[in-house]
Amino acid sequence: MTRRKFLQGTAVGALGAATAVTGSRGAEPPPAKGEMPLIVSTWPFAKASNDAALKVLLRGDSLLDAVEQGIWVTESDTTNKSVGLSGNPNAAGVVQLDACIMDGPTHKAGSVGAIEGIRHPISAARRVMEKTKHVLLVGEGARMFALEEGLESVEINSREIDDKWLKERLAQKSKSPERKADNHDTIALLILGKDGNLAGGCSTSGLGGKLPGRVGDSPIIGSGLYVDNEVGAAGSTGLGENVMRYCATFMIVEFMRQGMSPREACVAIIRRIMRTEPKGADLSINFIALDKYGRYGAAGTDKNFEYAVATPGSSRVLPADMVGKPEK
Ligand code: SD4
Repeated sequence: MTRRKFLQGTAVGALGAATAVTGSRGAEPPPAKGEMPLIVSTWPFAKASNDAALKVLLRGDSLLDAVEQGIWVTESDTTNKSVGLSGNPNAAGVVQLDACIMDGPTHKAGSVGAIEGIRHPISAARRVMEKTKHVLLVGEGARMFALEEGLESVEINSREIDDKWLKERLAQKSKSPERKADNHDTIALLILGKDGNLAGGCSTSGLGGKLPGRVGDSPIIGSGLYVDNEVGAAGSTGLGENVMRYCATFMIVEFMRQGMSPREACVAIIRRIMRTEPKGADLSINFIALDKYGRYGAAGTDKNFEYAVATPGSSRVLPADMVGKPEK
C-alpha cells in the first residue's frame, strides 16, 4: 500500500471527508505555563467537578485523587439524572452504573460495569486498578468487591422487582438501545498536571432503559476513556454503542500522536464513524481531548454538547464543535 493510500484511509484522509463542522472556534491555544494544571470534562455540570479537582491538585494531592474526588461531586449530585445513583434506571427499573479511571504515568486502568448500589463507582474503579490484578469488574462481582473495600453503599431493591413486569417491559424494548435528548450525559474528566503527567476518569448511569446487564462505552478503556502519557487523553459521552465499535477515544489519541490537534482528532473520529454508519443516522457521539502540551478541544454530533475547562486562572464552559451529517 502506498503512503498516499494509507493516509486516505486514516487520519489525514478523515479530515478531507465531506462533513460539515459548525461553530468551529479552532483549537484553543495552549495555556500559559502558570495556568497548569488543566482539567477538561464533558458537559456543563462537570464544571463543579473541575473546580473540586482543581482544589485537590492545588493542595498538592495526586492527579488520581483529583480525578476521583472531582467525579465524586457529580456522582453525589442528586439532581443529576445521568451520573451516580440518581441516574437513569435500566429497563428493569434498576440503576446500574459504569465507571473507569486511567493513570498516564503507569498506563494502569480500572473499571466497573453495571454495578448496583455503590455511591461512588469511580472509587470502585480506582480500587480495581490499585488493589487487583484486573482491569474490569462487572455486576455482582464488582459490587461485592466495592463492599469488601468498604465503599459506601445504598440498599438496592432489584430483587424485589416483579418478574412479570420485568418480562413485559423487556418484551416492549427493542434490542437496540434508544437515546433521547434527556437520556445521556456521562462525566469524562481529563487532567494534565503541572509535571506533564495525565490522568482521566469517567462515570455514568449509562443509557436510560438499557437492557439489564448492558455495559456501555464508559468503563471500556479506549472507548469511554483513554490516556497515553506520551500523547494525550480523550473521553466520550453519547450513545456508547456507537463509540465502542470504533475504539473511539483510543483512535483520538492515536490521531493526536499522528499530529492532529485535540479538536481535529475529535472531528476526525466522528467523520470516520459517519463514513460507516447509515447516512443521516443520529449517532449521538461527543468527545473531548487534551494533549500533553495543554491544547484541548471537543466535537460532537449533539447540538447541545458543551464541555468544561478549568485552570487555576479560570473555570469555563465552552461550546464544542458540532459535526454535521455527511453531505452525501
Ligand atoms: C453510555 N455513553 O452508557 C454512555 C451514556 C452517555 O451521554 O454518555 N450519555 O452509552
